[in-house]
Amino acid sequence: MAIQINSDRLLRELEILAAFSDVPPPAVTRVVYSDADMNARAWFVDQCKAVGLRVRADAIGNIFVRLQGTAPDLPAIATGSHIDAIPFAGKYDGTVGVLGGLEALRAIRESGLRVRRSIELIIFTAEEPTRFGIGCFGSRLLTGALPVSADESLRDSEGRSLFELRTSAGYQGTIESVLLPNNSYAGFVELHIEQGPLLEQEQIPIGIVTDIAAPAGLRISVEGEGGHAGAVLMPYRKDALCAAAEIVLAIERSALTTEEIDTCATVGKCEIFPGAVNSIPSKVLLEADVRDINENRRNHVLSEIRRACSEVAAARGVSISLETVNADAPAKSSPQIIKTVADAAHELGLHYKKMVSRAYHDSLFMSQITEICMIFIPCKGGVSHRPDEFASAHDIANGTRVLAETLMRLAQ
Ligand code: HGY
Ligand code: MN
Ligand code: MN
Repeated sequence: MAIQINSDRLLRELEILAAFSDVPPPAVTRVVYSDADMNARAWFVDQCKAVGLRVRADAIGNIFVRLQGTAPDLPAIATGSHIDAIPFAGKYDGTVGVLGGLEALRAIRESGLRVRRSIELIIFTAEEPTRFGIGCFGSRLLTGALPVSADESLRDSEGRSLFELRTSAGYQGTIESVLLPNNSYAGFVELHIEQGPLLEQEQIPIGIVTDIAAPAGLRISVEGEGGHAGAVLMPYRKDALCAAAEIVLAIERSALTTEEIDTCATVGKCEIFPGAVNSIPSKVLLEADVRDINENRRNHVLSEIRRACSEVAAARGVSISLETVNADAPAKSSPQIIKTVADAAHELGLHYKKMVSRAYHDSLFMSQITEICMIFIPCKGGVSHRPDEFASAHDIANGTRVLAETLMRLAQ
């Protein structure tokens, strides 16, 4: 018997959640521990408590919503995603997995069907790198992929530490208490928009993720010599921005020359000092994002970038330092859970496509402690991380039905 989800309720909640934002609609900005984020969390917790689901939060704000099974001591089945949003994002990235997960739990409970294993919905406290420059710090700390020293070492652009921000947001407790006990979960399934164009192009309603690309983050500091834009003649300059520009192009070239479509490299942040039109840039800070589903190929790109930095430093007489913020392993989905998702989609009469995730997700870190899989739904034009990000009510409902059916099967 198919579980009946209430898609009107789900769509209404997605609209309400989107309104918790620091920028006017249709954009959404909801950075971890901001007022918008904390208000959104409070609203979500109220929704869960209103239907009698058990809710708890850990010391960094990961939120756990549990549907108790008849064998509560068995490792639970988990689902979840994130509600934080990068500046000027859309309203579906992450939230479809969180509210779709809540809808799946409610629908399973309302179906009257008993589950043997408990099912736990997790809101990971932050999936986006906006606040601390590293993505997924919530799932990293949950799974031990980030040391507890992060409580002091993770600092935002105003120098505030994770400890300061989480405790002032009301999340007390030790950072050590965040690490999940072994065998907490028997499986993890995340519902998410594709953030790519394939499902829409091929008119397939469901994606089953087989691999998640591995991200690496670099911070590159270029120090030259500043000076007066008129007084320092060209032959005598050590212009940090011109050097940085060569590095940005070298980063792009290093991804293109692998000749594999799965390699991507982006410089998404560039800060120029002193930042005056009539002053030669003395220092530039770049942040680069390099990913691939093949870890060796990704690491080769990182070494190419290091080589380019030393060549530019020598040629231009500037000093360049390079910090690797993270260099994660890619993840593979569990063949068993892939089959369960495929069976669930088949049961619901939905075509599916096995595919790679080019975006990273909390599933990447959950794969370090349990079997995982992801369910994708189409998004319009493949657009994401933009205010015009869009997923249709029909596709969201389909994805939620497949998630509910999958969780039900895994929990038996
Ligand atoms: O960047 C990513 O892949 C994710 O959307 N944070
Ligand atoms: Mn995102
Ligand atoms: Mn996401």
